[in-house]
Amino acid sequence: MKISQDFTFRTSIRSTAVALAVLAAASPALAGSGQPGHGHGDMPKQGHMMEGMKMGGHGAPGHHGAMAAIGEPGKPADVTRTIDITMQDNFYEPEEITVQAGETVRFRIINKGTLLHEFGLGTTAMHAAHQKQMMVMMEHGMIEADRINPEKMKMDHGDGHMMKHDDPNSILLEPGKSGEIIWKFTKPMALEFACNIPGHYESGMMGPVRIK
Ligand SMILES: [Cu+2]
Repeated sequence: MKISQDFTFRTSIRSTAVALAVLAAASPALAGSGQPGHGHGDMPKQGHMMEGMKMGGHGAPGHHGAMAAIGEPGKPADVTRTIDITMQDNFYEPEEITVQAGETVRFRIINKGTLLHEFGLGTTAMHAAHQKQMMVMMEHGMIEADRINPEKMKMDHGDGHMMKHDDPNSILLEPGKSGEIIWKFTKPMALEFACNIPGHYESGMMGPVRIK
């Protein structure tokens, strides 16, 4: 499969449309071909998804710039404040966050709901792009309503590349699990924290991050 050799399966903004297109090619279900089997060798209905990719306007270099614009992964030694985040079905406590530019914050996150939830930091556009990726991950069984499928998450999509959920600005937690993100906010801007699991953002699982 020629196209997939040129791109990596990362949950990055740059590769969203590419991952969608390549995964669509690899997925009979998503491509709508209805064929059984893995279908990794052929590319049914690829053109249809490639159109979506062009319309999305992604695929150009510049991912690192986009990510840097919202801040950067913080160092534990620089943490000046810890914010506790509780995830429920489907909302967060607190409902909004205010931080200072230059501040390094430890987010201590716990999922007290019954569903799989994400805590991710980004712009509205970044979340919209990530929602498309999470939809693909759900279509592929990598994530389910209440769990991460570790086998499918590790799955090689046919070319040695893996699709992962490992961006430093986001964490995916199963019910009862907790984790943390350390993030340095660099400049005043409007961000959101959000859960991009299909349907959750729309049902209110998002809130503003105000950087002063
Ligand atoms: Cu959620």
